[in-house]
Amino acid sequence: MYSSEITQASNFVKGVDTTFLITLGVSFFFLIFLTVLMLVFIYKYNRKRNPKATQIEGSTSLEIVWTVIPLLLTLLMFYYGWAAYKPMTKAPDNAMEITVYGRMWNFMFEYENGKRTDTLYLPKDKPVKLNLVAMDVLHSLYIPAFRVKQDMVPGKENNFMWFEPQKEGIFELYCAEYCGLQHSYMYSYVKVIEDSAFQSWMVDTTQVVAEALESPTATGRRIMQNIGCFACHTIDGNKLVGPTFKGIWGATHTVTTGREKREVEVDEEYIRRSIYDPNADVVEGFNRGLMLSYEGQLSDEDVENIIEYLKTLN
Ligand code: HEC
Ligand SMILES: [Cu+2]
Repeated sequence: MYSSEITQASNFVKGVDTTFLITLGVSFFFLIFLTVLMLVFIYKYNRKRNPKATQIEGSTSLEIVWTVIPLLLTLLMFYYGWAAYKPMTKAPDNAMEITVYGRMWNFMFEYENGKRTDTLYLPKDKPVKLNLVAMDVLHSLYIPAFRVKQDMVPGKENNFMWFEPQKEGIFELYCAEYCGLQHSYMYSYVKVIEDSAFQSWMVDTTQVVAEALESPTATGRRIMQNIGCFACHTIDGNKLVGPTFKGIWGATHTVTTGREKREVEVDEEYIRRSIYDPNADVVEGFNRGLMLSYEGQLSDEDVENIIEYLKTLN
């Protein structure tokens, strides 16, 4: 069988691959069978061999044969598909839960102890349940090696996927639902490691300590990188989806507030409002509604650090 030991990266690989191969096999058989049959008929019943048309009446037994056989084949394909899909819809109670936030345009993974990462670390041979939260538009979490893909629908309750990684290694993970300009940025990795290594990674606070020792500027930059601000903003003067941050501090920008155009000086207050309520002041030349509020995602302290970083870009 195709799904050898080596390719079993998750508990769902076998079921999905078996369904796929059966469906492919049936389709391939009929492609060949029908093509050959067509050629035979073209040869056998062409006009030269049969100058006078023969009137053919129906055949009940033929009708039954070509109804029953395809019916059984489709039921077979359905059965394998159903058997592979059913277990995906219910996560085991002992599954470790991780919340996945998808937004334009990055993924963030949050563990039960509050640890946040942009790479998904998982223990081998332990079931995990990923609770999917779409912050803005439709995204879809896809991990090809595990044969799992699930749409992330804004506002949908109980939006999840689960699986059990069964092989150590690094696997691709990406968004499979076109979600705008920088959709291809929603690309990351799953790192599957031994359970013991995972447990020490989970409680490892060296990262936290190192982060505490960073300067506010470095922290601000790291937060912005992790949460994906640079998908829409540059620091080199180029315009992307949003304005560049180059020279932003203290500059005077023309914004639309409500229906009114006005000039504002970029200060702490303005930046804080831009992050928590982006559509309150819309920068001239850019579209309303593209940047969404980071309320609840970024704390006041995070925003302070971001402001410190933005100050250095002059
Ligand atoms: C999906 C794209 C997108 C993402 C992601 C995004 N922004 Fe924006 N941002 C925009 C757009 C578009 C504007 C201009 C329209 C407006 O003001 O709402 C803007 C405006 C701003 C402004 C005002 C800029 C100026 O020149 O006056 C600030 C400050 C800002 N964003 C900060 C951030 C921060 C910090 C993050 C990450 C936490 C972020 N943005 C993430 C699209 C984005
Ligand atoms: Cu997406």
